[in-house]
Amino acid sequence: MTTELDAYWMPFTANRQFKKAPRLIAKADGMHFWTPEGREVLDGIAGLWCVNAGHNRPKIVEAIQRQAAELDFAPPFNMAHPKAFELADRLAKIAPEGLGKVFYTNSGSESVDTALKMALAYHRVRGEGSRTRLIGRERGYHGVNFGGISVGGMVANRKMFGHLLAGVDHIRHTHDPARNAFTVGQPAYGAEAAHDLEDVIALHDASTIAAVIVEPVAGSTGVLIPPQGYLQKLREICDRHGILLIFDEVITGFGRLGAPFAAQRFGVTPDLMTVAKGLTNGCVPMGAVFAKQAIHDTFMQGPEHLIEFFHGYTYSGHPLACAAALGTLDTYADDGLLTRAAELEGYFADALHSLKGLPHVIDIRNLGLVGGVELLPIEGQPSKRAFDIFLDCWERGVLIRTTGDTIALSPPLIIGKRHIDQIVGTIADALRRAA
Ligand code: PXG
Ligand code: PLP
Repeated sequence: MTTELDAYWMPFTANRQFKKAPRLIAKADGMHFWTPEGREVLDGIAGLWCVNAGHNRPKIVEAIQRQAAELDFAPPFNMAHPKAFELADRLAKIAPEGLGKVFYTNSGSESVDTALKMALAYHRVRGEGSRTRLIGRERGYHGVNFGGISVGGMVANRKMFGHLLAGVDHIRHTHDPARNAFTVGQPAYGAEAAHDLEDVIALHDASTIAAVIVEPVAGSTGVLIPPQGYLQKLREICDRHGILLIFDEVITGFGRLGAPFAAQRFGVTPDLMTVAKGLTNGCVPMGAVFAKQAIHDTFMQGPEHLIEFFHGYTYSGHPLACAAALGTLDTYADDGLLTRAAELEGYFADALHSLKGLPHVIDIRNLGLVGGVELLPIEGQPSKRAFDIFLDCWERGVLIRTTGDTIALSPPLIIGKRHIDQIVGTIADALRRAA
């Protein structure tokens, strides 16, 4: 059957199922979406973990409109436009200590591949070209480009695509429901999982390892909160062995955990940090890699007329994206959004953990304004139970996200208490109906 829905091959979607019963979104404002028929839906996931300031914010909309009329495009290689510098300067001011250099990309996936290339090139430039291995983590998500899926740990995202990057290894994930189920905030048990890195180093030798990449809080694979002390241990081990630590803050960046970046919330500073999503409030595609000054400076040698880092995208630092990001930073500052999640964390946690005891709920996890509610899978039909809850909530006016059998919540940071109640209440009703 050919319909007007036919040509679009949708990303990360069950295409045939979707096209039989499409879920379309036509408009958005503040905390809400509207369907083409005008039905209001509360956004429980900030679009896709990205619309941190809520939808249709005037300063962002106006910045994009003005920019489009003034300068549509400027070549980013050998040339630049003023807002690219202004934005990098503003970003450096809110960045974790020392991460003062900003390299632009167009997505989280590109940020990850950029950071991995920076790490490899950095070691080579400073004369340790044997450091070529990259270490990721089980259940990590680092986007969908070849570097990102190589260090990533989602089987479905990897298995179809051949051998991926050579020389990658993984440490184990930190999810330990037997000891940590229903923990409020950071779990007490499991920091020792960081010692896996020591084992990987013992196997390969530190002289072969360039970098370790982890999400401070794993988002896409079900909201896995780092055990207390875990990230500190990773940092110590990396320092001891001259290995770069990369934090992938594509989800955790820009206020999600109650500080501008997770690095600040946890008091652990990486060497490289990847961001996207909340950088422009999701309005124009953009990502970035933050690098330590010393890493950047290492590249700045040799003849001055030569390119120092052979990497970049046609749309790196695109004028519309820079304008959107500047409008976004203004909006975050106006509304105090980079720390607002800290104020709401307690209320959000209480609401979320009130779901304990409802049918099939086997774990609840939270930090900042991120929440995960894990459900017992239906035997032989993994991910169906959670997807049915997703469909029910959508019908009743709340957009949630599911990954496997975990419900993931990451609402816009402008959320009010009544919205939290509505999201959690709608999920609770859906769980009871599905029992
Ligand atoms: N790193 C992390 C930690 C991410 O969460 C990416 C990289 C890739 O970003 P781009 O912009 O290339 O998509 C992400 C993206 C979900 C979901 O439902 C999460 C993401 C993307 C799509 C779906 O959990 N995160
Ligand atoms: N493929 C071709 C043929 C190109 O010319 C370019 C860029 O010039 C690319 C891919 C990469 O595109 P982008 O810079 O948008 O990532």
